[in-house]
Amino acid sequence: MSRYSIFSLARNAISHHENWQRAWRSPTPKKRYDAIIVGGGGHGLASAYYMAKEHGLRNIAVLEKGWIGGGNTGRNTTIVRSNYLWDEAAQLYEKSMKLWEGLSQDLNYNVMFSQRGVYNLGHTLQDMRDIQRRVNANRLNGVDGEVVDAVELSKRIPHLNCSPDSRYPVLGASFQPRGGTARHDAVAWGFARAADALGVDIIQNCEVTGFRRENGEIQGVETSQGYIESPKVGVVTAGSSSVLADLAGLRLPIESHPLQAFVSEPIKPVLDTVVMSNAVHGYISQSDKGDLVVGAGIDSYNGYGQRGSFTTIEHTMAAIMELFPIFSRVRMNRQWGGIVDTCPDACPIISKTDIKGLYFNCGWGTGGFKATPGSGWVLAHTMANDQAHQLNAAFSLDRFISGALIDEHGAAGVAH
Ligand code: FAD
Ligand code: PYC
Repeated sequence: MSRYSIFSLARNAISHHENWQRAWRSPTPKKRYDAIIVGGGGHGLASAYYMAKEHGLRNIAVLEKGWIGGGNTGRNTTIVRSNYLWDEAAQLYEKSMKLWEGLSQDLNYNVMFSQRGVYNLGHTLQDMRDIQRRVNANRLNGVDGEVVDAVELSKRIPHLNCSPDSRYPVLGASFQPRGGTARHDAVAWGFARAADALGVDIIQNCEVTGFRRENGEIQGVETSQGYIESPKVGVVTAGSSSVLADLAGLRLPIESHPLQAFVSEPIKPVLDTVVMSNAVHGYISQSDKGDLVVGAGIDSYNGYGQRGSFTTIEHTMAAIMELFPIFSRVRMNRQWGGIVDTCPDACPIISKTDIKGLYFNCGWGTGGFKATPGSGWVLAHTMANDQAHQLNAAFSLDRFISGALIDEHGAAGVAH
């Protein structure tokens, strides 16, 4: 450590955090912007960042009803992978994976992207056939993947219960080596800081309460801080997408469900990868701090409460005990829920709407964190050019009329 960094550390340690440079400004909203993003989660912030960086739009605002990253971005289990079955989805998520791989450098902010690999377990012969098919499809799309059998798995993950006597014996897994985790709030902060540096106004405590339109074109948004005019509005409000659509007079094919997660007390490093199982409904990784980060399947009812039910908690704990009996005496520290908006085909909507200048990016369900940079990148293109990029053309609202659905229930993970 250099002398400069030692002095700077010491100065900051005794400074009571005074005179720290703000990571982003806290501006008063202007009367008009060239583009507005509603929702200051990772996807909304990434959209604004890439619109400014890639398309030269600088007069942009992100309007967030609470605090940035306070929605699903700050509530998720941070699993990143791109091993989806169908070409359209694999290409979209792989674009995101490539952006993740350079993100800390691009944002000049450490988002702690850790490519520790992701295993999706198979528990039946049919699971293993599906895994084989998906891994083959992944490779054809340039997405890394391999099929691992139970003998090899028990060498790689010694604490995983691969006993043939368990309720759902583990027969093998797909493995994506480039998959892993990232630090969720750092992702929001990194995008916010970089977008702010390009002139984007990030306005917190600013709820969008209505949309103004004239002759089929968007004019602006009503907010808790007054009316703001803009010819382009992107709605990126995971969990509340149907509510916002309703305000605009639109209907989305979306259901909103609670999805829960948990962290344990910190323990010594014992799990250096990510393990997911659709059959027992649980997924687990260990954070750099040592906590076990555990996630559930969705609570089956619709709702907007960020909590979830006891049944799901019990079910998830049973799943983790079955996979990792060694964790039976680890205590859980915290539990919380987020609201995920799920589409009938377990794929997102990144689309223009019938209202000119109004765009929706939603329906990522239980799996949108991994897509944060890619989702922002394609929405930025779509809004800047008023035309979908080829990577998101298939994810338009039209598919629910044409029937060209992209059924990713198999790869969406435990939760759908
Ligand atoms: P959010 O971060 O939810 O941002 C939307 C924002 O819109 C919120 O901040 C909200 O306050 C704001 N908003 C809402 N209404 C208004 C309004 N009227 N005006 C202004 N602002 C408004 N995905 C993965 O890929 N891997 C995982 O491991 C994973 N695990 C998950 C675990 C849990 C428990 C949950 C809940 C989700 C998980 N997901 C996971 C899904 C992932 O979190 C989401 O798909 C993703 O974070 C959505 O990002 P976002 O930026 O669109 O949404
Ligand atoms: O989509 O990989 C995923 C995921 C993991 C946990 C929740 N979603």
